[in-house]
Amino acid sequence: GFGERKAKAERMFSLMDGFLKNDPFSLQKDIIHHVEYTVARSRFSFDDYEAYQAVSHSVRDRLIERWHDTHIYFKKKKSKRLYFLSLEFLMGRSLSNSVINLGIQDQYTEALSQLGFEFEVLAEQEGDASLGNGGLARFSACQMDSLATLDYPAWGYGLRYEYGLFRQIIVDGFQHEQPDYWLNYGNPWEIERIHVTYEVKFYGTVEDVDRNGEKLKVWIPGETVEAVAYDNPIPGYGTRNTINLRLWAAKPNNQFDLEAYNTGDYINSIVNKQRTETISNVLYPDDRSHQGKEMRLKQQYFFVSASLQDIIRRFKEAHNNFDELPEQVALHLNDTHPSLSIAEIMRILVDEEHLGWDKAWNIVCKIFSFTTHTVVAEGLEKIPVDLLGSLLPRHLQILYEINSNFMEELKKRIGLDYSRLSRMSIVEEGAVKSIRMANLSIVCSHTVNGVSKLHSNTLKTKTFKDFYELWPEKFQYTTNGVTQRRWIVVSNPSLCALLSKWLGTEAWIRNADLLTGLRDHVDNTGFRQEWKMVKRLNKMRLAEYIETMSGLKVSLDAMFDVQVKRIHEYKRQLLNIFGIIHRYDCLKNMDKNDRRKVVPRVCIIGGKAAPGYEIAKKIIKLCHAVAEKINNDADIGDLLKLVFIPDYNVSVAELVIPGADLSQHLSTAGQEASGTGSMKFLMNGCLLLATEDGSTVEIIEEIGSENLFLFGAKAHEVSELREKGGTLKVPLQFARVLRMVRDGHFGDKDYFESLCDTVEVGNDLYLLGSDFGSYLEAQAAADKAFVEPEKWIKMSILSAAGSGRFSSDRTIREYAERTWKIDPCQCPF
Ligand code: GL2
Repeated sequence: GFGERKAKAERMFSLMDGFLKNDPFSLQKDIIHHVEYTVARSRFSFDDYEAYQAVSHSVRDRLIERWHDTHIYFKKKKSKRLYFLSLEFLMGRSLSNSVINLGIQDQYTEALSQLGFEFEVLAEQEGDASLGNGGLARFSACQMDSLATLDYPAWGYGLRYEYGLFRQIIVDGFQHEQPDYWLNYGNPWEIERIHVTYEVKFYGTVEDVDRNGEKLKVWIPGETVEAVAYDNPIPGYGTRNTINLRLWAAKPNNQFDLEAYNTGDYINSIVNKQRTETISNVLYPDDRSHQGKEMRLKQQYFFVSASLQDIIRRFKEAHNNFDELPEQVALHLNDTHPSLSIAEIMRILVDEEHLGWDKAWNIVCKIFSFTTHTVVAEGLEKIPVDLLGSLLPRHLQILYEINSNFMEELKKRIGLDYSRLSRMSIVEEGAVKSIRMANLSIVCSHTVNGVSKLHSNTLKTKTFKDFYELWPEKFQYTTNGVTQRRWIVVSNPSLCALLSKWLGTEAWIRNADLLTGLRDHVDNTGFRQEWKMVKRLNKMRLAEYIETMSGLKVSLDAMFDVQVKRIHEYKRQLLNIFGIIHRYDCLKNMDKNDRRKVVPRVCIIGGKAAPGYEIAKKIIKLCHAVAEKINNDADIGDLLKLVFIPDYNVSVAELVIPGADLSQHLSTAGQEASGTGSMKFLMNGCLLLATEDGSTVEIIEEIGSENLFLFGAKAHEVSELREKGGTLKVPLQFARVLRMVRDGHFGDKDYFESLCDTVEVGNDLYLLGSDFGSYLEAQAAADKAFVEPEKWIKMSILSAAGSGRFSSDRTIREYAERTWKIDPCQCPF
């Protein structure tokens, strides 16, 4: 009985000697314990990496205590839970973040220094967990941090890829991809749950079975794979709550293929089994389109099926029917990648739980919410029916049934408007008959979220216009955010100290709105002086990194001008490079006196190109070719430098962002759904040079257009300009820069030809030519502001002061209250 279990638990707990203690001496004992028993190195010799491992294991122990308590408490409180389903999480490193959120950084620093180690040096030993591509994936990670910090009863679910996002290395200016086998050196941050496993089935056939007069569909699968859970504790800041990110790995299942064994084909049958493990092997490196790849579909279903089995099992532990599912469970679709969940939960409720279609459908429509992270209709996911039908035959039937019911309902609402009906159908008839995952997600979700105000308007008026007219109440927007714990406290400790000092409190770490308090000090010379010092220090860190990485020495007096993000034509890194060529060209044609007035710049560009994206790869090569020329031109010296930072990832971002004076966000207006990089720069007091796109529109509302450098066509003008296409006027400077590249000024003339073609008049989809003039003006305005340091610092302070709205805490609170309808549930200390 209960009494007995409790007595046993108490006995166990007394053996534990209470919870772990966090004074420096106890930490030292635990670290040394892990050196001896976990890392198994001799007490007398362990290197920095081994010390990092031991330290991480001691932190992990502390995480586990809180993580256990949190889940026991959630269970006891029977609170409604959010399940955040995402195929990508870009977590980066965990050590610093964990000790900061646990509130024991000082104790660790002291404990380690007494052992002869420096905490920062050990933290540098950690590799990134890069289980995602770009903004979408890092946003998921920021949301997990906020969910934990704000005490929401939430779980994250994803895939444990053995190879994360590829490592980018540059050879001769060309991008090469190398596998990121991040688990090679062990991963202290995950907990392998060998007993938490589910079978996931694929292929096979569906049979109609008559069971006592009831007609049933029975799926007879052709392949079974086992999903094993790996749990990653996510600690909140300033709370005991530590939530779980559960990632699934594929393992061959135990049922032997007896036939193969008996016929003596032992080796081949093992090889076949191993193939099943490959499902969770590798993250797809394209950050936008995942069209029609079988393995990708397998990954999606594998993750969805394991997660839902887990969620339903947990629900059934406390309930004996499904009526309360919508009051207990919120399922969030992070983009369409997990949208097979809809078919899977219908299959579970109808085929396995025998709920009846209508009853199941009513429940399902109340539990899903959906966020879409893309703008262009071409970027929306479609799955060929043939592929889906062979891999998941029963799910295809379910999707057809959902669609035919939807079409019936729609006809009643809008009549026989066939073109509209066919646009809205979940099934696309065409050369390749496909399932439209976005339509499916919209039909089955109670809420469809955009990621910024502008994006949401585009969804309503263009991308999903038909659906908006049908269900206006479903459409919302929740502007993205980033966590100030990672993007200030972890990555910019000197700014963190300065903020707490002048705001007189550390409360901004949990409430970023307090950053507006900086406005009170903007005219204080002492404050400004310290602000300047912090920026200088961070520039120094970045300059050192640049030097070790590339051998290039850069001047700290120069403006550090940064553009870091995935390489995409719409993000217009090419506009930046053309601007740099123009600047170089001007410098070359200037006399000595004029040159003295020029603001020296260090231009920094970083980002990965999808391996199959030719034009993006050419942009990287051009960047290197231009850098080669400029950096070796003795005539130019410190006036202009161009650096490409290879392998841009979370930990590189932590170094680059605090060290930037200016950051560039150049997407053609209307193309960037949100953009979250700009928010990180803003928090760190970097000035933005940007188009009025995505989140920038809302940043302007917070800091005022006078505190950033805006340029370019606005979203509503873009389509008009595109229509004018070939007749657009392009400034002479643009034509001249293009000519220089075409003429081989930077070598590799032939190689760059197709790149140049993409921005030629009539072809220039992203409007580089027509925005170039206004881009140069914005750049000139930035130069002008930079030579008035007091003005620049003021703009910098006001940028950070207005960044509070872009905390993911605000994002999560909005989602929790409006979309998920979940309440905080704080585990007592
Ligand atoms: C993205 C959008 O492109 C980006 O603008 C947005 O900030 C993030 C997060 O909402 O999502 N969509 C997408 O597919 N990737 C993004 O970064 N990769």
